[in-house]
Amino acid sequence: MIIKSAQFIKGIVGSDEILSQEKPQIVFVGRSNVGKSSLINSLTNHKKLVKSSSTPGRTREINFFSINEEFYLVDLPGYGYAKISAAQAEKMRKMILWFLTESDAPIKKAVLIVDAKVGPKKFDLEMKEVLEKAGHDYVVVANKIDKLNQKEIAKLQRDLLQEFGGCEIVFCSTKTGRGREELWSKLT
Ligand SMILES: Nc1nc2c(ncn2[C@@H]2O[C@H](COP(=O)(O)OP(=O)(O)O)[C@@H](O)[C@H]2O)c(=O)[nH]1
Ligand SMILES: [Mg+2]
Repeated sequence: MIIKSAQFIKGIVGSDEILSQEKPQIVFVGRSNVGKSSLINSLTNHKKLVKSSSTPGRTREINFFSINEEFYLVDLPGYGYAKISAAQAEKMRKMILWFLTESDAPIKKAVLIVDAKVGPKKFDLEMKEVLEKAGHDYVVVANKIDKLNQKEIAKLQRDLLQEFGGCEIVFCSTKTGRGREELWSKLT
């Protein structure tokens, strides 16, 4: 994938004209801290296109990044950020559900990111159901694979097969760049 341009366009929290544009959207879903922002930065060869979760402000919005002026990468709010209240967390979960199921956003593909070290959690499985019900094509990314040894990778493979059997799964590390081209090939 050749990145000619990548720029932040806007963050939204509800209906917005950007959703009625025809540009396809590739949407990144995952719990807080799984590496959504790092993955978008890595895919676009930018160190700071997306700010990381050490500055959580923006992570409460649905952020749009325009790539080559052809399509959007969409960073959904991270679910489960430790420093927010249960009420705020629920509000964000609703925002994610609204975006994926009701917003009519032209979602071409979703990327469901799981923390390789932590393994699949309840939220990940809920999102899998939501994506399937909504009829969205998706790929599962096991990120932070650099943190695992061979034995742990074998166990993760078994766990992922059990929970996401039949899905496309890509092992990634934004630290080493592993999986970057393989993931692009599944997104475009
Ligand atoms: N070891 C390792 N750490 C990662 C990787 N990707 C992200 N991180 C770290 O995980 C933390 C959360 O990343 P961030 O992209 O902000 O996650 P987000 O909340 O999902 O957007 C940061 O400290 C990153 O440096 C990875 O592939 N390997
Ligand atoms: Mg983030």
